Amino acid sequence: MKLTKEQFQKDFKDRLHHKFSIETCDANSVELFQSLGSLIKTYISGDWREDRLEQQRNQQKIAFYFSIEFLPGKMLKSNLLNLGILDLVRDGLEELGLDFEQIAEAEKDMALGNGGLGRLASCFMDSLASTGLPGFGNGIRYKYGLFKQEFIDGYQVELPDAWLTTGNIWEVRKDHEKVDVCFEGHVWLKEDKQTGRLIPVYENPRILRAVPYDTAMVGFRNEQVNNLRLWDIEIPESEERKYYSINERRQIQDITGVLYPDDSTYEGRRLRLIQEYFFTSAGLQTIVKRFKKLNLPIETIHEKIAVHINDTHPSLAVAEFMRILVDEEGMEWSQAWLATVRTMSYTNHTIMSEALEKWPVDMVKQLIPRVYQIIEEIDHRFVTEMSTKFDGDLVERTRILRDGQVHMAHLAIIGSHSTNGVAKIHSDLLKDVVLHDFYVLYPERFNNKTNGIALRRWSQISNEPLSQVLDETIGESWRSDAEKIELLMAYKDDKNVQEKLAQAKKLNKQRLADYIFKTTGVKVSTNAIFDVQVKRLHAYKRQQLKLLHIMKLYLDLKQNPELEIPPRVFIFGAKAAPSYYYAKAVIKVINEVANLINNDKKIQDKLKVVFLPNYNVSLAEIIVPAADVSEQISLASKEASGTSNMKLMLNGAITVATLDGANIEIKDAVGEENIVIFGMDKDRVYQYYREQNYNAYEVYNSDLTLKRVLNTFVDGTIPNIVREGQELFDALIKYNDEYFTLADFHSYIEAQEKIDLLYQDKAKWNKMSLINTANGGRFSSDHTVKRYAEDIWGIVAMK
Ligand code: GFP
Repeated sequence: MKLTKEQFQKDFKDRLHHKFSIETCDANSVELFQSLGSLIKTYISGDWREDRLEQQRNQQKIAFYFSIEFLPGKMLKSNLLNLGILDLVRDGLEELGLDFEQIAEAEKDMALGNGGLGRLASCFMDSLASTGLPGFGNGIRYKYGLFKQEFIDGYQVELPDAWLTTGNIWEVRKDHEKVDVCFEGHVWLKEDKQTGRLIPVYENPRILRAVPYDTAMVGFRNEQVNNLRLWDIEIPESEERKYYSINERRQIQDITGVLYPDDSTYEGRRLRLIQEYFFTSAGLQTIVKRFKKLNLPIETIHEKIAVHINDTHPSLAVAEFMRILVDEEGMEWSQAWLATVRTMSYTNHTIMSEALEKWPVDMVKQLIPRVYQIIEEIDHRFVTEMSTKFDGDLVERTRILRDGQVHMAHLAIIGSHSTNGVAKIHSDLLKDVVLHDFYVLYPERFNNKTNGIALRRWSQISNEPLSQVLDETIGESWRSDAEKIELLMAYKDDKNVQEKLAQAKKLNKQRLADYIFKTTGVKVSTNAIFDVQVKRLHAYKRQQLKLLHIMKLYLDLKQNPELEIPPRVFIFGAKAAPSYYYAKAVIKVINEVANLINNDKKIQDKLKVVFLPNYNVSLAEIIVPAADVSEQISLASKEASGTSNMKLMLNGAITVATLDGANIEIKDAVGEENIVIFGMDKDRVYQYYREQNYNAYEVYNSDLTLKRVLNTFVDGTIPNIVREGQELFDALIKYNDEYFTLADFHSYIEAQEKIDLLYQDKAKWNKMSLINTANGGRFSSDHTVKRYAEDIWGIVAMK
């Protein structure tokens, strides 16, 4: 956008006066941030409005991305960067005597997600706008983010993340677009005398109001502004009398209270289902309304609208869309079904069965009776049609209603034209194993779309020192075209460039070291290897394997304090789901290991362990640029893709990886000599599954080193972990090590010894690091969304 510094300064001061009636010198950083944010929103609003009108005028096909999670993090810098005024605003504010970084810091992370799933959704939002593609996010405006993690005595404590206390400057409430969503009651079908059609009649439904809050998704210097719509819940005036007590009203408000209500109770599960239907129904209702404004025949709706089901949570979209088309728009069933399948598409994000949701039939029937009737009809027609073509067992295994449950992934696959995985190996596993039955039914629907990351955030915003070196070395074209980073390959043997990159890394390490000291009091040296594992805490991601490595080094050093190893700082960032007790035990053990090692003088600072609390996007922006080593150590076949692996390699970290998820594509991109691969591959893992002959106890018992290391969990070496240490030990021994941690132990230790050697050869390390950065461009989510746009959604760029 065109703006002079002087104009900006004037606008900013005016905004502060209007909003708070104060002078810059009196304002605190929250007030300054809010004034700045609201000004930026005004700058954006013209394009935002114009783009919406243009989409309408051109009858542009739009992709609606339905996701229960969005994890944008902070938006100020990203908006400024994309508008092309980041430097101008920074300078302008500093000239006014204000500290830009401090103002930016005042923004609360929008943390409406858990991990990779939500972050991917936000990367896609950024990339859709930045590639000029008409995309529209649809989710829930949770009053509280995931949770604020603190450690007390090493235990994870979950505090509410009240991100809305000072308001959300970026959102706009769109009152005129509110819709009602219907739950409960009874539904029966009455024949319409004139048309002979069956019309649903609702008795005693509970009607709730969905109110949208829109946030602008600003494209990178292309004047494209898309929309992220998050729904909040209210009680419609007509229903007010039904809720006399504050408690009853509060229960309704709580529907959009938190992401992932505890699903260990029936009530918690029911609440999740309400959330899922609530935002799906609200989103689809407005989409159909919007389509109708185009005055086109309803059966062509798929030509103007694509609906994407991100993971199974919004799968009810299939049945809800059918309800709207059949009940409200009067379409024939078969015509409506055709339009639905052509409109919908689905991404699977995991092969873990726990994440392929199933809901008890009775719950669905009671909560959304009309939608349940429609699901029954879809299921019935599916069985009838498929039974003429396929073997009865296969049909039985793939139907939506089985064993008294509604299988959400089945609904999503049957009701859509595309099912994709998120990395090559994962998409193959879907076809060959996990969803093989469906692949037999619909081979043409299956495809791969390897994940990507919003490169601008993970380089230009979070890693300015690296960005400067890139500018100086290869020019600035990489800033708008990620793949141009590959130009850096021409300098792979240039010692001068390597050295500059190493200096940039050092600055980032210093920034992280300062942060670590500030938050934990632990002093770390930037000469040490910064070894990073940041991701959701889960047994398959194998934080426990990292722990075994740390304990082995600790024991080695205790035995031989003179042992020459390059010093290492192990840095963890992870949240454990509140009811996932094993994951919480891992956190406690890591924290106690940190206490033990960081305070043991004999270790002479050769090892440090830091678990940084409250891992979120903003913290990732500090950790990722500083990493030397990226830990991607899931059991092969289990990590669908991973995206921290991409961010870390782009930032020059060397990956220690199993052949899992997108690690394989990273290996192909950088070459085998620039990544350190270890452990079993997926075929070996599946061989164990077939032969059922994995015996963790035998592995443990026949290996003295491993035994010695593992025993530290239960023999008192690590203080204060009696219960948790036992829990980890039992998971590995008593319950036979579900994720083959012990089987990969030695290979992992060897990989780490290789890292030690490589790190000591500075020239070699720096070259490897450069090659990783140079090949990071191909993991840009700009590229990924273009593939979705062409192959799945059929949308074209506006700009
Ligand atoms: C999940 C999968 C990851 C995948 C992301 C995005 O992330 O492998 O990269 O979804 O597709 F596990 P988490 O929610 O587990 O972090």
